[in-house]
This record gives sequence, C-alpha cells and structure tokens, in this order.
Amino acid sequence: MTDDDLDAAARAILTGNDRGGYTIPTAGLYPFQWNWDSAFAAWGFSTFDPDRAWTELETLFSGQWGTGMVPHIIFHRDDEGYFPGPDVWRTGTTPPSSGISQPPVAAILARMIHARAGGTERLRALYPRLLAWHRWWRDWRCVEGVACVTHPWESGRDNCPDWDPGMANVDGSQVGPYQRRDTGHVDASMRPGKEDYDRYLAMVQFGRACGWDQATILKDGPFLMADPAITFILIRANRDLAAIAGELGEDPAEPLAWAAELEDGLPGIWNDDLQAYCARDMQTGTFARSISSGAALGLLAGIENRAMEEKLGAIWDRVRYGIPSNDPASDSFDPRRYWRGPTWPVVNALIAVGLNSAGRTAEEHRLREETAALIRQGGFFEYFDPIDGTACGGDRFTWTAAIWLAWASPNAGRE
Ligand code: 2M8
Repeated sequence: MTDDDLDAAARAILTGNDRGGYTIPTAGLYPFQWNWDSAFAAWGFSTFDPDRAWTELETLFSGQWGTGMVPHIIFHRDDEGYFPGPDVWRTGTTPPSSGISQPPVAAILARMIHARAGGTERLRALYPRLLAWHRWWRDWRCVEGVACVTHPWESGRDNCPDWDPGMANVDGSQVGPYQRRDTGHVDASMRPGKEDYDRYLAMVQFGRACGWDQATILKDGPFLMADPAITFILIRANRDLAAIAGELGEDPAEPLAWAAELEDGLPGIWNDDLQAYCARDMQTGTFARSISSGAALGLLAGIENRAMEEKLGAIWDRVRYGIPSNDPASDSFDPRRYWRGPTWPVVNALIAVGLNSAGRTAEEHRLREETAALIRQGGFFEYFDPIDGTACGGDRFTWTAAIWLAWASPNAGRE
C-alpha cells in the first residue's frame, strides 16, 4: 500500500467505527465511546471532516457528570460484547457511563484541531465544559500536588507495571464469579491476567458501594496512585486551556494556576533511585520499580530533565519501534502484553507533540518514522511489539488510524 492508500484506509476506519456522533475504538473488543480514544479520533477527523471532529468531542462531553467528571466509557447503547458494562458500574447517570475518568487530553487536542481546522464557536461552547473537567481533576484527583488515579483503568495505561505497588494491596478475592469478554476477542496472553481483573472489579465494586462518592474513594478506597503521565498531560492541558481562554477572551488565570500547582508538586514523584518521574502509591509511599512511557511525556509539560532524558534515551535504544510502555531492561517487561512493554502509536504521537514543542525535531522525526513503519508493515492495530514490530490487540483501531492521519502520515499537516 502507498501512503495515499493508507490515508484512505485510515479515513475508512474512522468512518467505519462511527456509530453516529461518536466512534468506537474497534468493533467487538471495545463497542462503546472511550474518553481519550475519542479525543484522538477527533484529531484524526479534523484532517478531513472538521464538523465531525467537533461532534466527536461534543458527544464525549454529553456524558459529563454534574461534578465535571468526564467518564472513561460512555455506554450510548447496549452491547453484550464488553465486560464490565453499565449494569456493573451502576452509576445511575444518563447516558449510562463508567464511574472513573481517563487522561485529560481533550483540551490539548481541541486546541490543535482549532489551529488546523477552525471552529471557534464550537470551541467556545466546549470551553466551560473543559474547564469544569479540569477543575474536577484538581478537586478530586490532585493529591499532594500531583495527579492521581483511583483505578488503573483511569490512567489509560491499564496493566502497566506502574500500578503494581498499588495493585498488590487490593483484595480481589471476594469479587464473585464473572465472565470476561475481552479474551474472546483477542489473544488472552496479551491481555491482563485474571488476578488483575479480580482487582479491577474489586475497585469498581468499592466505587459502586459508596455511590461513587469521591471523598470516600479518595479516603478509604482500595487504590490511589500518583500518575506521572496524567500529571504531565494535565499540566499541558491546563496551559492549552489557558491559551484557548486567551483566544476566546476568557480569563486564563484558573487553568494557569492549576498548571503551576502541578509543576510545584513534581518533586513528590521524582524517584531518586531510577532518576526519573515515576508512579507512586499514595497510600504506602512506594514508587513503581521501572520507568514507563509516562515519564516520556515530560516534554509535553515543558519539563526538561537531563538525568531522566538519558534514561529515556537508553530505553528507546533498547527497542526498534517507538517508545515502549515499559523499560525492556526491567524484569516486568513483556513485549506483547498490553501496557507492560508494547509500543502504542497513540502514545508516541502524544510524546511527539511534546518533542515538537521542545524543538527536538530530530527525535520527533525518528519517532514518527518508527511509528509510521509499524503501521506500514502491520496495519492499523491497537499496539505493537516494540522489538520485532508484530501487530497486537485489536485491528482497524480508531486511534491508530487517527494519529496516522494527523501526525504519522507524510501527508499529515504538521501543527
Ligand atoms: C484499554 O482499556 C480498556 C478499559 O478501559 C480495556 O482494556 O478494557 C486501554 O488501552 C485504554 O487506554 C483504552 O482507552 C481502551 C480503549 O481503547 O482500551
């Protein structure tokens, strides 16, 4: 296939995964609207259908809770193909949704979509919703100055070794019987294990039992870990929101103050032993034992740190294709099991936004070429083995198609 053919195929994936105002990540495995997947889908749509791009974000925010939280999954219609569905989350919301959030990339991408394709009035209408969501992050997820997650699914990097310290203290033994659906769609050896799933469900059951009361979840919940990736994303997203505020004639003070607070909190997630920003269990103080791709998002937030960059450079050199989700030198590295080692085109794209902002054009070019090579060889899969490039997870994947169109394709207009 030529790159032009790949562009056409990527557009066909986005339109094929369109369920009317929102796109599913991939048919079968993920049949609902996922939060950060949708923000990337909008970025992809903005290259050929700006109206549809804004609609994607508007539909995402139609699921926003009164508290400002934007859920990680919105169940616009029933589908038996995924577990846990709305009957397990039982949030009582309309539309039905999960009870946790996902990385707040929407403001970052909305700003880039606006720069690429216009749509000032659509952005103006979204602005208060973005602000309310960021305020929710500040009020309910920022602990000791850094952004935390109350469930590994909230991080978007589900079974990453980042979460192993917190997961070790979650009791999954009492969750009762249940039927997973994911392992019916993709190879079980690539998915999180049963013990992980038991713990994931125990956390959902805790949230449900307290009526998704955030104060209770923070104080008494089974899991609370600081997430370097979300901390960096939120710093950048707050600054982008402040820039959007400036363009719209709104007051940027609030998001700027939130970004500054997060930056002040960064020493709390600096792991001296690994010389990198790392996930940290806020209940025990324990750091994750290896460096993940979360650290590579530092430049997105304008954080330059020589010691960490040397470490990240060495990690990148240990693989052939893009930034791996976990350090190949770590004993927890697993090149094909979800977030325990593979490379994710969508994360590479986000890292590249940071490299671009920092003027690291040579590294950005390398990352783009390595990511493009994966897609040219293997197609629009969910993720890839970073060493031999084997395509893994779901096929015809929305966010892989989206980042091809907006970034990795030689035909993508650069922001
Ligand atoms: C994966 O997460 C879901 C749960 O949210 C799952 O494995 O069932 C993650 O890769 C997440 O980041 C992503 O948003 C989702 C849909 O692509 O799949």
